[in-house]
Amino acid sequence: MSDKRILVTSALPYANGPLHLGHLAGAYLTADLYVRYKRLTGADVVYICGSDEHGVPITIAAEKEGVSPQDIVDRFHEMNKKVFEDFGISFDYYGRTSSKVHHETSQEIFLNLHEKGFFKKKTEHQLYDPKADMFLPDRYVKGTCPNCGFEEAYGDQCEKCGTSLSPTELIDPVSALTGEKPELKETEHWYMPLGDKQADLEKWLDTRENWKPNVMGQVKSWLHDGLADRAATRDLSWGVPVPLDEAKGKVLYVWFDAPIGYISATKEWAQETGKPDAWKDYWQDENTELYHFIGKDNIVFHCIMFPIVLMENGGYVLPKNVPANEFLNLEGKKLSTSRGWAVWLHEYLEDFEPDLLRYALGTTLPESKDSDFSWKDFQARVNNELAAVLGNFVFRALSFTSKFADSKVPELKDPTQTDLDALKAIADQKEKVTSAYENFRFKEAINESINLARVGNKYFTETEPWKTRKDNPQACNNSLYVSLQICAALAVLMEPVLPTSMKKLRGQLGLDEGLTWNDISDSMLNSGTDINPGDVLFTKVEDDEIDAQIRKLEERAEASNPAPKFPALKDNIEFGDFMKLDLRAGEILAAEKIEKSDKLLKLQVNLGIEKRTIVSGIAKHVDLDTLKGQKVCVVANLAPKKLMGVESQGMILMAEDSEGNLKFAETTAEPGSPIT
Ligand code: B3M
Ligand code: ZN
Repeated sequence: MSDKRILVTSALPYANGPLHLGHLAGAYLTADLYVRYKRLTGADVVYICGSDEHGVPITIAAEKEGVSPQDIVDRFHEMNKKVFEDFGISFDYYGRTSSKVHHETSQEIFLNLHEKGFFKKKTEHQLYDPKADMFLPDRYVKGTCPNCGFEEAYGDQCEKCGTSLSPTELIDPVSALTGEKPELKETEHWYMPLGDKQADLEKWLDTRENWKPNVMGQVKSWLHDGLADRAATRDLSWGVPVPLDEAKGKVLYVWFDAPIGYISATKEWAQETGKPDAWKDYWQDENTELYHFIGKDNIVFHCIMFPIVLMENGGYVLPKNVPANEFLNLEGKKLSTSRGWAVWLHEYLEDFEPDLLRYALGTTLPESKDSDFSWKDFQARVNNELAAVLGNFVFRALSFTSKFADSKVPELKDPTQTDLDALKAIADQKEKVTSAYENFRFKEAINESINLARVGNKYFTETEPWKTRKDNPQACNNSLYVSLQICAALAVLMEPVLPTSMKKLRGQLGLDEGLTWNDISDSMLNSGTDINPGDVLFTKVEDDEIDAQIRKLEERAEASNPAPKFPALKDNIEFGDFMKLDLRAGEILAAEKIEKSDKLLKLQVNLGIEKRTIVSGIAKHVDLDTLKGQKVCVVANLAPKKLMGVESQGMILMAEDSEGNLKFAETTAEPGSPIT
């Protein structure tokens, strides 16, 4: 047992929808790798997570479906908890921020800070929807983006051009709830004066070691710009009520209460394990190492805001490291749930084993920069690495032993240098993998783990036990002994990334369930031990399985974003602008083709008061012989223009249907009638 206690947290996912690949790659797989590795080393680790059940993302999801926020969080809490379990994400406790313990814990911390005089109370004006009788969160205000003119921009961001906005910047803002024009109304909020605490925070950050450059870089850039005050309260009905009489109807800002969820969930874990005070060992004992695993969009909250809150409150452990990941792209494009560009974890499980994705994702993690997941790469990882290297090596060693060595680990006698080198690779790889895990370099840890199987495969091929079996049985026995020791080491070394398959392998090798990281060595199996070879550990993924996944992705993306049938409406014009147009009913008297043009027709049109020559680009859309007598609408006061040498004195109105065909805008009125 190491003397340090370790507390690991993964970001609490919003319980407003199912989980996808990006979630797994961001905050969960890496934390689980770390936790499983640490547990194997015998460390005292507690791994905490849970559902984030407050905030506007939840109320928006409820609004969309026309159900209550409680319905939404109940559904997705259960669903997400199950999917994590199915993927082997080994939380010690998965809580939820709607729990009583959480409400009490976050209110207690808020009150404590309030009594210490931490908050600044500010009166401000905020957009208010008079019809819905509520202040509007930024996301609930819609309007035209001042940057790109997109008419459906949200009050916090324009999804078209990506600019982040504040709701008062929108042109013609309306409430997304009622369509009503919002008014500015006075309200009061309790602000965290983060700027005042910047110096303290910087001092603490200076004592942090070994942080990833992408994380510290982002933190430094926030600090460089200077920290602004941030409201810890919101005018909303869903959330943890602010525990002050003067703040009736207000709730805590979701980012104030959510990280406190780590503490509340640890309390609940302690209760559940029958040691209700045990949470204090992990949160209030300075010997504890706290690690937050998150995605990069959560860095400011975990490295700036939450540490300031805990520091001000006093008595809590601050994170030793925050190994945040960058973003994962999918097939070269940004993941987007609203655009249907995502792989849902529960759907993945209908088709493949969890270990395969743990491995494929683990070797492409966005550790220091954004990375890309593609199904073809998934297939290559499974087929060329899991099946061809690890699975194949294990299968060769085990099946050979069962056929030619009576299913027992043989003896090692008079080993050659080749045998000894292969055995030594176990310690070498173990050292590399250990150092990679200790430094949060998970891709490297996984690659160096499977490299041991590469060594094994090469060794097996080189020593050719199928040949030595006949003329040098001891050499054959040595080959098998060494190969089986490598298999045993792999069973532990690869357990963090492949928990299910490595459990199987342990069984096949008859390895003790209790074997730990410290037991990884070149003599994990005694000679004479029975082995029980079973099925191959990994089967290849076929091309058609991968094609089906890619098709599914594309079909869903298409269904989420059908190409619009008709162009978007144009901007409004004033009535006066419309009145400038002189539209008239007309009738085509004669039509002929314009030479050298396959588009243009020269039309004679009776406008009642006079005859006009009009050139119209409709040749491909109409039958020349049927045009005489056709009733049309004409823009009569369009300035004349020469087309292919003919002066056109007006324009005939046509409608373009959804297939791009032009049809006459007809009228039954007598030629000359003004159209108004
Ligand atoms: N629910 C945001 C997110 O899912 C938020 C994390 C909370 S961690 C305390 O990105
Ligand atoms: Zn925009």
